[in-house]
Amino acid sequence: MKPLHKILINNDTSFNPVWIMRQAGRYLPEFREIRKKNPDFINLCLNHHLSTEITLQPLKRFDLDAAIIFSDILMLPYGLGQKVKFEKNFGPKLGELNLNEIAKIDEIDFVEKIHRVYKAIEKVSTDPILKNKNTIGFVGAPWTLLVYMINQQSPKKNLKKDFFKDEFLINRILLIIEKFLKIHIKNQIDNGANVIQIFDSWAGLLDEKDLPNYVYSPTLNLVNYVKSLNVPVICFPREIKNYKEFCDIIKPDAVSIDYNVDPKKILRDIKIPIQGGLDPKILLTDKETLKKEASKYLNIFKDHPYIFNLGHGVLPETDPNMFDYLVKTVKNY
Ligand code: 1CP
Repeated sequence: MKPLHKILINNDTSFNPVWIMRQAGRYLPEFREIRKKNPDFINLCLNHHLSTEITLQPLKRFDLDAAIIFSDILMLPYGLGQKVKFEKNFGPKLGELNLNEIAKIDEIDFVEKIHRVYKAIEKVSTDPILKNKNTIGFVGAPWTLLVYMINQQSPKKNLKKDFFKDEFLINRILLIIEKFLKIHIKNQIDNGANVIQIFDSWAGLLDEKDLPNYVYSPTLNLVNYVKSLNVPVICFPREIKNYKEFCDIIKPDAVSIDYNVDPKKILRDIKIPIQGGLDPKILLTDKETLKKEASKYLNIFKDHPYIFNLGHGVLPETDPNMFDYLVKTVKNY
């Protein structure tokens, strides 16, 4: 059985597998080298030779238990025909959202536009380096994708004041997102993904009263869909105020926690396997602090099924030696 499956399916507490969000990315010089020659990020994700190579880069350096495919949650709006660009020092910029155009897209159009993501998954999952490791496929949660598609940029800068104005549009788009997310998930699994992670990076933006409509209901549909395909699913409802309620309703195979979550409290509240938590900024300190802080999570979760990870993606300014030290700390625990 593969390492993440031991935790997610068997609820094993005897060891802690480790992978890191954004483990393939800008903190690695070998990634920056490829990125420099490929200024168009979407094209890079769609180049299955390069995206496979990038996905495997961190596994060649570090003793990680899983590969996460080098792609992006915004490949979904791209596949639906919305313009998506990544601008340096700005982040994603999306084109106008046209409901009539998007409503016309069918499964064949969608898969044709992004099928090379699936080709990369196939290449990665059959690489000998993955023999005793998991291949993680992923999607953005419906709410987080809705945010980018309507807001047309990161809500970090600002969420449009009239975001919720057109309720008809929002509800139609949500249904379309959900339909194509299922197609996207199915294709990832058919090509070798054996764990699915659902990133709800902007779950924390919503008022409690809006969670059932925008987070709970569409996420539950997706989680049940992944379960029906016999693949375990991890949810990351970042900065949601009530992780316990989320888990009670959604029942994913594991929940990934952000760095504001009190690990002792969540241990009392939640029975399902837990993943992550450590603040990525700790990797910018020194080895002693890193060991102390990583051990804190390992100690707290020593009798609970726990996958080691961070509370959000690894920062671009991280020293790969510190990353290596972290992985070794977990492995030697
Ligand atoms: O070189 C660059 O400038 C590209 C930076 C980059 C990378 C490495 C982006 C742009 N996306 C990715 C890859 C990526 N994105 C992966 C696969 C690699 C891995 O994890 O090892 C994954 C899983 C994602 C998921 C993703 N994309 C999320 C969810 C996780 C999170 O960070 O909260 C989100 C919100 C995105 C959107 C996105 N794509 C890229 C950026 C900079 C962003 C965030 C923009 C914002 O803050 O709103």
